[in-house]
Amino acid sequence: LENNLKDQQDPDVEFCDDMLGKVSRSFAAVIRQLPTQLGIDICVFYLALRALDTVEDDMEAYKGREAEKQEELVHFGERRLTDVNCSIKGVGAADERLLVENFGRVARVFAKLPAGSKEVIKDITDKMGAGMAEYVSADLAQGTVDQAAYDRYCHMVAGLVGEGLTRIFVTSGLEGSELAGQGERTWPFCADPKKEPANLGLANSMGLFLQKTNIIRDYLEDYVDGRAFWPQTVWKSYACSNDLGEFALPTAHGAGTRLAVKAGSDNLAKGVGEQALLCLNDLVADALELVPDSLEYLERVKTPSIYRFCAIPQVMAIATLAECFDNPRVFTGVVKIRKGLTARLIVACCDGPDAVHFWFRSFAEEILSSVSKGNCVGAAGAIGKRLEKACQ
Ligand code: PS7
Ligand code: MN
Ligand code: MN
Ligand code: MN
Ligand code: MN
Ligand code: MN
Repeated sequence: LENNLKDQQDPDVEFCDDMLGKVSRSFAAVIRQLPTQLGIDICVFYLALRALDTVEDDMEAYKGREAEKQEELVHFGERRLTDVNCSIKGVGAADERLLVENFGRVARVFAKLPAGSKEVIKDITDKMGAGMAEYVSADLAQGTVDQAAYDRYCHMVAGLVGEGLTRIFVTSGLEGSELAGQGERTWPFCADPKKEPANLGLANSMGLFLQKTNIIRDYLEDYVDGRAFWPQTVWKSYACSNDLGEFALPTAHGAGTRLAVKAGSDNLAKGVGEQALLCLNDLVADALELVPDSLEYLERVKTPSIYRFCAIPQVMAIATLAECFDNPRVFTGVVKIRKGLTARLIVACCDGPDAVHFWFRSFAEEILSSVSKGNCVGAAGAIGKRLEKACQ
């Protein structure tokens, strides 16, 4: 994949391209291969949201000053994105700290973007900031309250990104307005069904699929950080205590639970209980239910570089889900897809829709065969049925 953001002469654009490479492992390449102007717009969009997320994620800088954090999130678009001298000090770590300290340079590029993109980036930054602020006061130590709170959080931090990206593709003239859809379906987050194209619902699902996969994979990291997202109504139906952390404990389940000893898992993972895996597989089924929307969205994308930008993260997500499915290592460490597979998946997305469908099918079948052979936890019950349905 090429980098169309390189050698743009403008030192602030160069700064944005450098920062993008530093703060994003997964999005830098797919953003850089876009046509130059669209790539700059989406690079700025990415960095604005990355900066907002740096504020959201910092649990130290705002300790005991949660109201200030909410204030920063809610007014980020108004006060930071439009301030060409902006510098936020003492927030975040490493490269993200550098990004917010020099955020004025992003604001300078933002100021020069096409009006259509500016309006969308500002609007989504405002909405996401307000959404994140809602969850600052929520105690997330034990996850989100229920399925609705889980879906709403994912909408705020990822569904909105999908909506914004779609609107930018359309205003840039590279995609037609049918990508945003016109009133074909209603969905829960539509503020005004008469004004909002209802099929932004598909774009919302694209974001939700990435975010739910991230939340499933990051179980341990998020739990340890004291900001968990697994919905309580789901995990409490499997746990035997009121602590989400019990899934990570080797001895949490005594009599009556079969230890899930999987070939190739490390010693620690051998102690992960069956209940933990039931819960995991339940959430994987929930995430997989977004796949039909995701495929429908991808079918509507016409521009090859935008197709690659959209498809690569989705294919990586279903690969990650297949890897996490029924995998005790989710509870003891970080599950990653192998380097070689990652490279093959990127090549497939460059080949086009047929290769992308092949891989979606291949990961779905991998899960399905495990269910039908009965060699995953929950195969015979309701979870097995949901997985079968989602994988058809
Ligand atoms: C503007 C490309 C393509 C229709 C920073 C891309 C964090 C999963 O756990 O970094 O913080 O490390 O692994 C991206 C839909 C958003 C949703 C959201 C903005 C796809 C701030 C990605 C990315 C819509 C809130 C990064 C949602 O994961 O997370 C641009 C279509 C940022 C997309 C966050 C998560 C993204 C995320 P972590 P990651
Ligand atoms: Mn990340
Ligand atoms: Mn965050
Ligand atoms: Mn984050
Ligand atoms: Mn995460
Ligand atoms: Mn993270």
